[in-house]
Amino acid sequence: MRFSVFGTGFWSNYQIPAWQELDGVELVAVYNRTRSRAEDVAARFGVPRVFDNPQQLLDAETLDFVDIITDVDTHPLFTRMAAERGIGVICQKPMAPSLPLAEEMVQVCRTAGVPLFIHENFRWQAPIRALKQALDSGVIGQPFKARVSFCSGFPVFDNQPFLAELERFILTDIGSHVLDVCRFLFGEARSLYCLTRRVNPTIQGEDVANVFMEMESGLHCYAEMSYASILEKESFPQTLVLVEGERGSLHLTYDFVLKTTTRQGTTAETIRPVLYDWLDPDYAVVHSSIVDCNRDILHGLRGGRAETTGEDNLRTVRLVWASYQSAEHQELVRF
Ligand code: 89V
Repeated sequence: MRFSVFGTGFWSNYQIPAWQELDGVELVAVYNRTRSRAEDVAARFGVPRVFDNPQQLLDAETLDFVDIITDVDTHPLFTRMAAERGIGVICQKPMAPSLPLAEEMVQVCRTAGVPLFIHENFRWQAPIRALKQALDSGVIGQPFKARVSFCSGFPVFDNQPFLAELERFILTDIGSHVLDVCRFLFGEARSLYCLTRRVNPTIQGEDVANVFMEMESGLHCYAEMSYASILEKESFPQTLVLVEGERGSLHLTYDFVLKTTTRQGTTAETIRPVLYDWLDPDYAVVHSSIVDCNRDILHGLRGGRAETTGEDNLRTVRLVWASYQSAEHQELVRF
């Protein structure tokens, strides 16, 4: 399948080599508004053509899909441009700058009859998949409560300075991932309450969010996220999860250790991510999951069933915006 990458910023340095791990795909052109950055990336990864005008790229190339890795504000526009030409779309999270725009993206692709996938990779992290498998095995019985944590003091703004400028930060950036992991593990939410705050005075948006959900299964799910946490052990970029069930508990803890506790005792296994030579060790478990996420999306593009479709991700986007609504009005949001 022939494809093009739109956006050659920080994330493209991992997204592109992750594609190169898979057979049957060919990156034929990259677009970036600043041409020199696109040229650098194209040279590094052997991409034959470079454009600084997206229309010209779409006119010149025959593509099966585009992979949009630009800032969130341009996602709806580039999605529409590709969809109107009958080209499939993959887009980074968060899908769009607002819920109505995300809904519009899904509608635009549906009307055009092209597939839309959101690159939601956290649920593809090897330790999270192992946790899901353990849950589904029934070893802890029916789960009744869970804590999903992403709390860090990592200087995330060094590599991604635009994050400091976002008026709505942690719920859109990490919340998109963490709330999607909650859905992946525990299903849909019935209601939600959220509190947010900003601790770091040098950024625009909130850097702490605590979301409390009742899931349709009845499970109580506490999703906590913070970029202001100075803790004994820094865990970036790991998502740590504790699930309690009627017969025991599962604890995905530091350094990819999954502990299973029942009345018979505790066992532990370590589920390490594949350490590709192109990944940044500071982001290992996240970068590694890009390959598995891309593989699943490719399966979807070939007509199979993929997990992170636009329609599916809309449910995650709804949780993000319901969290802001709850925090703003100090109200419980029911779905
Ligand atoms: O995947 C992401 O959303 C990145 C990072 C891992 C730093 O949170 O922004």
